[in-house]
This record gives sequence, structure tokens and C-alpha cells, in this order.
Amino acid sequence: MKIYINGNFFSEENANISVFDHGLLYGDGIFEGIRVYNKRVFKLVEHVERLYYSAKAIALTIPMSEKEMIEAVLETCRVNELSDGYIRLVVTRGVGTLGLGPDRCGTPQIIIIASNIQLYPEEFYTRGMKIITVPTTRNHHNAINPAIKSLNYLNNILAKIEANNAGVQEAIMLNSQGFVAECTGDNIFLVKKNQLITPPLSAGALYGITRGTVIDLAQEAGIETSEPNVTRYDVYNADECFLTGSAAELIPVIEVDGRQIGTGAPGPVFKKLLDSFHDLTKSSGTAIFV
Ligand code: PXG
Repeated sequence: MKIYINGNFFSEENANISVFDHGLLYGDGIFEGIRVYNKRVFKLVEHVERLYYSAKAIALTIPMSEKEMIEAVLETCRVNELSDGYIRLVVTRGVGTLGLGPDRCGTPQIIIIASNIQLYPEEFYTRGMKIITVPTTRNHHNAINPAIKSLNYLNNILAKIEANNAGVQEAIMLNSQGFVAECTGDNIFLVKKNQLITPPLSAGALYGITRGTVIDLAQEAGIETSEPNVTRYDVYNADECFLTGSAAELIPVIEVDGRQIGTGAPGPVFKKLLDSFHDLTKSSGTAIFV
């Protein structure tokens, strides 16, 4: 595997970053996780756009244009001959000194890893997964805004640890008002009486690119969609529940906090959206080879 760091490619063994990089010392940086399907990078423009929005929010100036970033991602896929996989794009504040001050850092570091990811066992995708609600709440907007895909993922990691301690692999995180925000690495959807529901971004959900794609697919299929505030009561009484993310893709949920969701099996609306999602990933995306 060849890893891109600041315009050069390094073998895994030689892809090293300074211990004084503020990405490591303070979680000061941002990232994206992007899927590659059939030699095309799925929603590449959208991911790069979100990366630059995250950068803006943390007052980090990425030392290349969005167009150059898109080309760097494609070049990393080419060098690695990646036809299906997962790209991790990381931008750190850069190498600095001890002490928080971002002004102590030189140029931001850009790292691109073209690899693979499997978040959950295959059977979760066919039979559905069980999840719980955990005590750790989603970051408040006035702390680290949940829309920022920052390198500081401790909020979500703490929730994930709580889920793992309870014997499940994913968790619902509520916001500080008690409304459902999202899961630790996925957005959440409900189906109630054939309508598709997902918490609003203002509830503390990431502006998920798979979330946006699923909303588009539902609207194209004539399924009514809405983004109201959602409580655990709404989740328990949903006909269907599923999660979305670039890494997780679309995964059905059949039990939440010990309550069976719907029939306890992946539902018809989920299956329909999954089919159209697969069709889309086969036929769209930015071609790696032109
Ligand atoms: N919520 C959070 C908190 C996320 O981190 C999503 C939702 C889904 O968004 P997208 O745009 O991917 O549909 C994410 C996605 C990883 C990894 O290891 C990345 C995420 C989640 C889990 C693992 O690369 N980010």
C-alpha cells in the first residue's frame, strides 16, 4: 500500500508523521471517509466539500484547492490500483510544539490512505443489528460542533465503549436536550407508516453524505421524508429502523434498548432503498481512470 503524505507516496513502513503534529497531540485536524465502488469514488465532490467546510469551522487553511484535493484522492487510488475500497483523507494542523497554540504549527499535513473497511459482520446486514442508547450525549453545538468531522472523536468513542460494554456494536447518542442525534459513526433513519424520518442536523447529526443520498433516493421513489426531532419513544415504535454511513453503508436495526423494532427483521422500505443505493453505487461516482 502506498500512502500519500503532502504530495509524496510512501510505503506503509515509511509513512510516518511527527510526534509533534497537533493532529496527534491535540486531535487538531479533520478527516473524511470515502467509498470506492467499481473504480469510481462515490460522492467524491461532496466529501471534499465537507472536508473544506470542517476546515473552515476549525479555522484551518488547507494548502491546496478543492480541485487539487480531488485529483490527489484519485491519484492515490490509481497508485494503489484500488477498484473497491475505502479512502481515509486526513488533514492535521501540522507539526508544532507542545502547547495548544495552532499558530505554533507549520503547514497542515495532508494524508490519504486508500485501503478497505468492514465495520460490522456480514450477518448484521442480512438479519439486522441490535443497538442501545448510551449515557454519553452528543457534543453540544457550542462545544465541538457535531457537523465538524474532527480528529477528536472521543465523544463518539466513549459512546462506542459503552455500547461494546453492553455487548452491542453501535449506539444511539442523544443530544443534550434528550432528542436522538445519531449513532457513533452512522446516521439513523426510522420508517413509520411508510414515511421516512431522520433527525434534523440541528439535533446534532453529522451532515452525512449517505444520509443525504438516502433522502434523495426516497424522494425519487415517492417516499415521503421528514426531519422532525425524534425521541426514544419514536424509535421504539417505528416500523423500521436503519443506519447509514460511508463505512457502514445501509444496515438494518431490529432491536433498540431491548425493544423489537417492527417485525424484528429488515423491512420493505429499507430493502427498497438498499436496492436503489446499490444501483446508484454501481453507476455513479468520479472515475479513477479517465
Ligand atoms: N455520523 C458520524 C458521527 C460519522 O462519523 C456518519 C455519521 C456517516 O456519514 P457519511 O457522510 O459517511 O454518510 C459518520 C461517518 C471511519 C469511520 O473509521 C468514519 C465514520 C464513521 C465510522 C467510521 O472511517 N464517519
